[in-house]
Amino acid sequence: MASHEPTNDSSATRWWHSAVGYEVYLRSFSDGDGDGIGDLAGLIHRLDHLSALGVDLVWITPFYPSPMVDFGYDVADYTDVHPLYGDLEQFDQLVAAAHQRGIRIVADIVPNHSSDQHPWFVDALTGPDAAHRDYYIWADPSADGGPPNNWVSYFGGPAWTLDAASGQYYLHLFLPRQPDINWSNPAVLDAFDDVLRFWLDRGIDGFRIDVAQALAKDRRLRSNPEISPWNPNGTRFEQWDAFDHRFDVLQPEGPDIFRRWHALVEPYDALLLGETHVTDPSMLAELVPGDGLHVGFWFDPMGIEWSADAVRSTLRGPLAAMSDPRLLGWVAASHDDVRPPTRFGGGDSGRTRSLVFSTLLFGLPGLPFLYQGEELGLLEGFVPIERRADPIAQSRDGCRTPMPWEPGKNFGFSTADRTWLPDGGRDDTDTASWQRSQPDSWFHRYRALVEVRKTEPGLASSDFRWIDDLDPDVVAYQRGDIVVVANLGPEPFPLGRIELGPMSVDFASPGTRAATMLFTTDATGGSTSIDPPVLAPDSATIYRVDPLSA
Ligand code: TEU
Repeated sequence: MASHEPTNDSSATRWWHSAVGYEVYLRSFSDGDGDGIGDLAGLIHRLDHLSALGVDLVWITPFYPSPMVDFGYDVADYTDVHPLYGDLEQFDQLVAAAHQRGIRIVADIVPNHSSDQHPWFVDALTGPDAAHRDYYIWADPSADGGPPNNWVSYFGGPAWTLDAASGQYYLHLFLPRQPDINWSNPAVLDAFDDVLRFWLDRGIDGFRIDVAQALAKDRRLRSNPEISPWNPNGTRFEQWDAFDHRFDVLQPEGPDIFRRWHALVEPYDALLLGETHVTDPSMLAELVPGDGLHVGFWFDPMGIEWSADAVRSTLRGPLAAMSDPRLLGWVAASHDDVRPPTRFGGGDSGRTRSLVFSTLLFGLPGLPFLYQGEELGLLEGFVPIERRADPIAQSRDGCRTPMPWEPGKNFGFSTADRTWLPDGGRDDTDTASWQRSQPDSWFHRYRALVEVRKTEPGLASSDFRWIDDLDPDVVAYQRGDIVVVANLGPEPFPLGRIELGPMSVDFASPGTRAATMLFTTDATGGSTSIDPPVLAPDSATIYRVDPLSA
């Protein structure tokens, strides 16, 4: 893809500053070879859907050789393609086909841990003198013979597994079959430099970095302070939250790894996008200071309730904390979390709320993302217990059911008789083809939102301010000449006079200063377009105010 002049000037405009991202969960996107599992050929076949939606950056979940214990997040070879998904040649075809459409491809890299089948770990297991022993994190048992410290896995249970042959434990912040890699070993840094270069030289446009908060660990492997008694039978979240994670994640050496990667990827003009799971905006600011990761995801929105206060605080916190708001990646959905229309109450009401939330995200500085199916308003898929595939107890299968493409067998996802996960209980109106034929479908509303984001010069402006005090149920902000207003309350909200920095706009007397409605979540325009405008409950509107200068 034609690249801009690479630069180290942190204030410069980079291609991702005006981009809209899209996550493809490859196994469930589109099956090209009829084995019931999504693959690269299927993705190539569906690129036109992504062009029609207007996204310009596609992050693809891991496609590497893997025993698939965690569906590819357990990598056995960082520089090849799993035969289930295709081969390197098809990968090259994908990059070329995407670039032809002006879409950039971002690969998911999983550096915190490998599969236990990775040749490094297979070698490490042969004993303490193995060449790759120090590629992983080993420790002797504690005095009582148990694990070396009290760290727990993100998936629940202790983060240590005993290797009986050597009498040492190895660390795994995820499954026992996902041993953590030792990032304090310089050989590991060199090895991953080669991995990054391998894909960059094949034309990749960036990397989404899995578990970016956790690569560096405390060198002394100190136990974490316990906040509340650890209950090994609690949910994985309860177990994790029992500790103050002072020593296992967010170590001060972490950003140095990404500074090194930053220098490596800059000549390629490639993006480093961190999966940065943190609980506090200040932690995100430390992990993404600007000279390492280019963008870090803020995941707090995945857990909020539907209220103006919750929405306000999840958006305002990170914007206030980051040294540059363009370092923020905005997501409402992912392959790990319950789909937002379901979280926000289900049905069309939940779908509407999800679009209202996305509308707020899409006007903000930072890089907004959609997760496959979000543009179709998909609810969480239903997966009967006997069809569950996720290895962890709080199953993530419901957000991973296959994309519904068109009415008919498997909703067009696959020609196989049995797909790896069931269809989730979709109907014809959920499908991409049906929605593309209906002008007021969810697809067309998301498409319109993407278009506004990409085409309105005001939404590239660094001039951003919150508009406070309109109403406790209303969340609003101004960016350049754009005003975004969302009503999250149960009552209609009539728009009146709004102070915009030194200027003001009075929606109640349009004659005084004109405002053009660019987008509304209300498909019909209905209550949002009457004069004077009234924001319906659970709706959001984007206006351009003209002119803003005196
Ligand atoms: O997820 C990392 C991670 O921290 C999440 O599991 C997190 O605990 C959860 O989303 C909180 O809701 C990444 C991948 O996205 C996930 O699919 C993998 O299973 C995991 O890493 C291990 O590689």
